[in-house]
Amino acid sequence: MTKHKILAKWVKECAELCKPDRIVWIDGSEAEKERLEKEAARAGEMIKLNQKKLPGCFYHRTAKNDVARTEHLTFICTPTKEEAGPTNNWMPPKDAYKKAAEYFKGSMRGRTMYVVPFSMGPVGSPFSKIGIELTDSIYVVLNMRIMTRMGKAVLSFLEKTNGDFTRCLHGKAELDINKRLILHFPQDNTIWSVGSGYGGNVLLGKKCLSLRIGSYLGEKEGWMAEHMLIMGIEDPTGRIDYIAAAFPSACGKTNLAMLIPPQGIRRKGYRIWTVGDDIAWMRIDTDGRLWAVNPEYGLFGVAPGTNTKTNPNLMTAIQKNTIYTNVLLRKDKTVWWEGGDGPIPTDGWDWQGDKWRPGQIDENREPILGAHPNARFTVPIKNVSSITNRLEHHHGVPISAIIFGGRRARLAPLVYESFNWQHGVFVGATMASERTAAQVGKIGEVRRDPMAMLPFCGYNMNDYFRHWLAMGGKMSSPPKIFHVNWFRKDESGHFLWPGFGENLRVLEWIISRCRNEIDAEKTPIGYIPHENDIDMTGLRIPRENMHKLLNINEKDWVEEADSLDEFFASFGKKLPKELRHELAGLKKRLK
Ligand code: OXD
Ligand code: MN
Repeated sequence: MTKHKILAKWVKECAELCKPDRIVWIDGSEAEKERLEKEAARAGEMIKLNQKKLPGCFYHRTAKNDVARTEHLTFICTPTKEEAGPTNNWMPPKDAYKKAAEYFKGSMRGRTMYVVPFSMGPVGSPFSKIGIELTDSIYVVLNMRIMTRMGKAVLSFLEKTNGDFTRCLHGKAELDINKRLILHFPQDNTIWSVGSGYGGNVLLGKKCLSLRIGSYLGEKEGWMAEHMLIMGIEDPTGRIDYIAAAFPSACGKTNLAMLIPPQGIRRKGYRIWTVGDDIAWMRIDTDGRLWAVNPEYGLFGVAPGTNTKTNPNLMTAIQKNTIYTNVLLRKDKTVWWEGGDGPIPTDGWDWQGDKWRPGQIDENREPILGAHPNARFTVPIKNVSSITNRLEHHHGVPISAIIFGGRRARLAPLVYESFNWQHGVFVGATMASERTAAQVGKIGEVRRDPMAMLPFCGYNMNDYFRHWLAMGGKMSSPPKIFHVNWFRKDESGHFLWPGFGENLRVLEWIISRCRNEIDAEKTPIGYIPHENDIDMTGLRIPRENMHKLLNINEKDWVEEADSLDEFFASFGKKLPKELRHELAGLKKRLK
């Protein structure tokens, strides 16, 4: 129980609605963890993996229809539709509470309701926000234990300060997609999630609190909640520059955040420090610079495609104390996924729990996958050997550069720098990615995803753009804003840039620009590197590739600028005039 009267009352109300048999307050202790793991294993909710090979690791399968975030069932429930804006699903709060209450009603009979106090950000930091998640899923409790700072210390802090907290109610209910809702009530500081067991829908500290509610609070309180990785690049003199970068899904945020310096430039002695791989909370500090913390405490990464080549740091990190979800389970209770390490196993159980052998095909003659393409692992961030020593620092790290990026086969150059903050906001607001085979829809089709926040902005995106613009004016030294594209292809469809660790070569240029150490070439879209300013030592790609990678095809850019008229029109009259002004400027420069 708790001395915090508002919290006690809210827990009681939720229990009256959901009718659990028991209420358990989570303290975050090791003994409690072991108890819950045993209970989950007994109930079949989790499987204990081979403890010799994967100590502390567990396995979980979600329901078959519950394997990814369900954006069409995710709502921003503000009093008016206008507050949710043109890009969000909206439901009036009264209707939303009523509809979800029907699904929650009595749904925890025979189950336990766990009360999980958690902090996004170091407990007590000026950045941090406290949430309480009520859930009937042990899987959620154990994941929250990895993804957040949680337990007794958080509750004590909340009681001591008698502070506010985000009310997060989660129930599996029937795990029925037709009775699933992910609801955000920004004005009530409340999140309700019902009918799902998939991480992105149910680990409510992550997308729901840290991005949707966080972005709303950020605008009110003068800070920023962004879908960005944070990493530090230490040069041989020991100076560290931190960058924050936003990319849509499937563009390699997690891999970039913990890259290993490539062989060719290893002699330069750079070291990479991982601060976060998904979310950045950023504030202006007394020095007039933008400082960032990663509010999370773990990584919820995509397994398929992760291997010792694409991300050696991560492969080492996930060998212990990791929860695997929807990957292939081998006979020896180890795990595997498509695009993972080692030979393809000869058999096992697939993510749906069926016996699996390589080469099997389904009724549509498609291969049956061992792991779901969105199979995940949840791993403590401290397992990553490149973890920053400033994780618990209350003021975070100072950001030198903000980087936006997307997957563009021909348009965007490898890297360019915006002319100034306002132009950089335009670059972020218009960023886009081409669909890959992993997404439903026409391959190559361009999907615009402003600041990679389209599914995560908890209020009107026009006001979000306005907030970005205003933040620039409040900083005496704002970060420089860049755009990168690791995915440019040549005429025959081959990638021009090797990516992965080699991306450090581009980051090196970005940092030199931030330090005003080198000049650059001015083009209609921004500043690009002089060809020789990207260090290509030891990189065995034709020199002319750099020329192609930095080429700006004005005809393509004119088309791009024209397509932005339609995109901007979709935001209506509230779109900040500064963005229209930037578009007009781009068109003029292209003429
Ligand atoms: C995402 C994630 O969906 O980080 O963006 O899981
Ligand atoms: Mn993400």
